[in-house]
Amino acid sequence: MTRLLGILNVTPDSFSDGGVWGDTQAAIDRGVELHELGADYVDVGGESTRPGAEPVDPEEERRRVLPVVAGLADRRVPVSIDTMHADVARAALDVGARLVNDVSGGLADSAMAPLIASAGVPYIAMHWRGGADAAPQYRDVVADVKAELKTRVAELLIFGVDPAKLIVDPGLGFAKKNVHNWALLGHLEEFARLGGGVLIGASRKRFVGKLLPPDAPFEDRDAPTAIITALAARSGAWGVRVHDVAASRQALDVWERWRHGAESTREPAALPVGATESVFESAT
Ligand code: PMM
Repeated sequence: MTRLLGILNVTPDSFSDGGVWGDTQAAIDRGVELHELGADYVDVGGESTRPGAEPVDPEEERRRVLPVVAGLADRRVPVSIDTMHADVARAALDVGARLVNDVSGGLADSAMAPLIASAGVPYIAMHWRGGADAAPQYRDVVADVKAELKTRVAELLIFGVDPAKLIVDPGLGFAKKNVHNWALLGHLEEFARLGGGVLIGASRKRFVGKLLPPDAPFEDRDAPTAIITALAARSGAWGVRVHDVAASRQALDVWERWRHGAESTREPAALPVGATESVFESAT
């Protein structure tokens, strides 16, 4: 079944949740809530990747995320750490994170690939062209992104990263125009074959907002996001990264019933807090 990563940005400047969860205890409580709503992982990030955002010093990033990761791990909530920095990833793994989500796919920090190889944890490698402000120029966006991810995967494997634990991500909204994002979504199946599965992060992104009136609030992007979740699941996605976990959980439950009938589906949020599920047992 497609996994849900619930977004928990602990940044003062996150573009879509306004940094509401900046306070440590509030962030931990919110992470527990995301898990109870059906997030298989709570994806904790301390550096905003929105266009124009200031890079964050890894020391400051660690200060933001570690207490939250540790607090969630204490509550037995599975945590993924969203970082480009190997030091931050290592420290987060040390206090209980179980997965590393890297929007640079290892390109931002040469220490990341060896760390992932030695830690043996699942790793999400996103397609990246040097940040959210990089040029969105492609000859054929599907072929180009696929080729660049394939190169990335090959380089990661040389370091000893386990191919079965390597999830690729086409990087929606990162150096991508509106048309590019939809073209990538329309060819999602092709990306799953590059590694152990494919994850997408469409939630509340600008291209989703373009479906709505220009002044619509961010929350209005949650309904189209949940529909994308259902379609991604139908395309065999390993996972989706979303803000509104409850809506995407429902989308996945609908898809499971559609596919298997009512009897064979797990009940919503049936995984109790702290339950562990092998992340890769049904990667395909
Ligand atoms: N997008 C953002 C942050 N992290 N991680 C992955 N794997 N894929 C994404 O598309 C992705 C990500 C930016 O979105 P946010 O600021 O709403 O968290």
